[in-house]
Amino acid sequence: MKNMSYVDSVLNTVIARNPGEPVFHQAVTEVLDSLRPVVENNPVYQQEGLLERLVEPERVIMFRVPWLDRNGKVQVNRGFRVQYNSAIGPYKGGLRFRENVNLGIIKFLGFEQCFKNSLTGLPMGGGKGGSDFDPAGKTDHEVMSFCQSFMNELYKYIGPDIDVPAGDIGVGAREIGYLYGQYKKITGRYEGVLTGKGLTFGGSMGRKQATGYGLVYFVREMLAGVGNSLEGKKVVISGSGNVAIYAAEKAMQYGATVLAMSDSNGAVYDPEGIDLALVKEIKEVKRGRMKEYCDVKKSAQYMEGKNVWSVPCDVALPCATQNELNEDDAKTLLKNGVIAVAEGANMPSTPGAIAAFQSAGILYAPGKATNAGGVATSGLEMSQNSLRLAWSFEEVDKRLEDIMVGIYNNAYNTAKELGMENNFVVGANVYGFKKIADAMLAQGLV
Ligand code: NDP
Ligand code: 2IT
Repeated sequence: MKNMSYVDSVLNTVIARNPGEPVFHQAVTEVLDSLRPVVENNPVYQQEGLLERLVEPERVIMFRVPWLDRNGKVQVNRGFRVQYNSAIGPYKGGLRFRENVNLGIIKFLGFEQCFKNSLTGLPMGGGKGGSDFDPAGKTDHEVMSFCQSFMNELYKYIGPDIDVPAGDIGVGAREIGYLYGQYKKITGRYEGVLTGKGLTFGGSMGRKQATGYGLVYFVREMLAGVGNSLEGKKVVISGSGNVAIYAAEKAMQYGATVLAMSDSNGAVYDPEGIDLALVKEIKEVKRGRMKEYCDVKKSAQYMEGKNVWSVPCDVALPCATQNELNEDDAKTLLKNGVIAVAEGANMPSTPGAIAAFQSAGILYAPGKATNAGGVATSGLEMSQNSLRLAWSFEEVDKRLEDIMVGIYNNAYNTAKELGMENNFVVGANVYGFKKIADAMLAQGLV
């Protein structure tokens, strides 16, 4: 015990202090493990309790959310906002509405968000929030009633220079609209307090597409780095939500064929290539299930209760949720010849899966680098709101593309300097960490 390293002692504290939060332990372990080469050899990063402060959220807010369902019955959910780190800017990060949401999930997402936001190069700290409320199967009025009650408490803690929430799983344009309306009603202020707003009330062009498009810009760079491209590639994407749909759209624009997509009930394999207009109609317009795809498209096969990883592909893009791709799935993908895996979701690959990809030597890039285009474009929405301007789609998309190329280069170069070329886990974590750490040290013990 006497010779325990600084990183190990902080990890032990995190595990002891946060019982029953395995995904939070997983996220912190992945980051701290990859910081070893810079922290253990550099006394600067061992001073002032830096890592102890980095892993502890600045503030955790939990609150009751009572609302009336369609039968006039009272429902009570639990709301969360974790304001993780404000060293480099106001807290920024999404809200997740899903039945399984708990404090450990929000803390893991908030922790990841700090590094991701740092990687974008924009002045945004990290935060995350949400509720164990699930919009699926609810009426619009139920969702509105819930969102209004959620905001009745959340408004006290947010603001354009304090904390700026956005969407995540279960929170899209509809939910952001209701949340924004209630914030304005309570405070009387018309300001950039949320991102992902509708285009008629301060939203940014391109925000809807940003996470998926950004992911594919990163993949393009990663493949170009080894002299390859997306042209003619077979791509498999999990999920069929906001991130998955726009990742598919951009991959197709680059000449790839998307063979499979999924939702939490099952996967669809279409050997003719996924018909994205049909997926959009089912998921964005009807709020339906992927199973319905096969009612229309007879070439497609529905795999009830299965994920997409058994479908042979060149590029795999997990875009649904945490730990959705395990070691067995990774081995299946490798056996089928996958050359690149890039994460649209947050922490979708289990540690065993990541180890399998890395030891096979294929290209693997973690969510905090590859899905940063969403929050980056949220940052651009904040800029436009402050400027009281609205940029064109082309202007926003070009800035997004530049930011993603920058993230790729910074992660690549950082890993290379550490002698770990193409290790994007180390590259992203170390690059994201340094900016936050330097700001925290400069600002003293706060
Ligand atoms: P959506 O709610 O739009 O879509 C989520 C998709 O994932 C749906 O297809 C959903 O299926 C599926 N899914 C959700 N939970 C599970 C689960 N437990 N098991 C299997 N499938 C599941 O969310 P987003 O597309 O916005 O988010 C997807 C991922 O991307 C999340 O990890 C999120 O944190 C991450 N992300 C999102 C960003 C954004 O800008 N929106 C930015 C960066 C990361 P079903 O329809 O059955 O619910
Ligand atoms: O995980 C994420 O980066 C998001 N859900 C987007 C956050 C944001 O503030 O746009």
